[in-house]
Amino acid sequence: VIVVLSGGVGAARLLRALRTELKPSDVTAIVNVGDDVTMHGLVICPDLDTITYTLAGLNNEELGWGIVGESWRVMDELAALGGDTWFRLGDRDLATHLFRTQQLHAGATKSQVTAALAQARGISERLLPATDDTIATMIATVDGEISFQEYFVARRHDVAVTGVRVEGAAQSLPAPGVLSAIAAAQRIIIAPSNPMLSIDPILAVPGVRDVLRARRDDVVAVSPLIGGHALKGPAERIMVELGHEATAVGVARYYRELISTMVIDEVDAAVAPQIDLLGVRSVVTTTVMSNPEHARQLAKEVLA
Ligand code: FO1
Repeated sequence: VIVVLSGGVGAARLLRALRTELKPSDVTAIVNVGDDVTMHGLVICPDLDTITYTLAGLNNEELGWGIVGESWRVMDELAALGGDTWFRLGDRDLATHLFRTQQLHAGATKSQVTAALAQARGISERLLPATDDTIATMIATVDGEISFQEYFVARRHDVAVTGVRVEGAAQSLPAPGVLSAIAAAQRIIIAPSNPMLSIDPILAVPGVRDVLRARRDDVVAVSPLIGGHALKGPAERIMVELGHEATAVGVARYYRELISTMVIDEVDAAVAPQIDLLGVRSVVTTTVMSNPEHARQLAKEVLA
């Protein structure tokens, strides 16, 4: 089994790409839940949903989140009532949040609901939330501390960040199967997700970092930065603001105690020797997954 530590879009694309090389049932994704938020009483898990929709072929490529062919009648009606609509929940997407929230209220765990949603969508990969407990990535900014979605959506990640913490992580337990999946995996891949916003909240769950460190020889990260830029989101800006070098080398340095190999993009080939000097073996390939052939190429490299 191959384990993939996963954030949102980048991870979802990598998981989809792995299908060209592996049986879906041989893949376990351990997914960030620090972005999870309760809106209108509904529990929303953006990264789990982005992965589920992408693997089900339902993702909205235009938005980068939510379901394809979405309509917004509920949001329009809510706006007319003067309700909160800054976090937009499409009509189709709402069904997921209704289903999840109802099941959670009935006593199911987040892992159980995730498995039920994956099965309902015909997905054979195993999707595990990092924890079944409630954790929340909190962003310290020059304007004070705000929740992840306030930072990401309401503020459009356009405010200087001074720190990140994961509320509730220290008291959380890894979801069933998380530690054993990492311990037993043939290989562990850190997806091209935001190291500080998407991967750190997984590592903050007690036990995860230690078990990963013990598997360092089998851990491969895919750089989320290509030529110093993220394809989506604020990874580059956050790394700079938190005092790191916003390059593939900076990412390798950030992960060095956990990974033995890092896959970097062809445009970063010149910095490969600097990564090797950190004690991390670099592998150069195309990492953009912009077409099926490139995606397959990346999948081959992370498994090679
Ligand atoms: N991102 C936005 O930029 N605006 C939104 O209104 C928005 C709503 C939304 C609803 C459900 C969902 O699963 C994701 C949603 N996202 C939205 C994306 C999401 O907040 C972020 O992309 C991820 O949390 C980052 O990993």
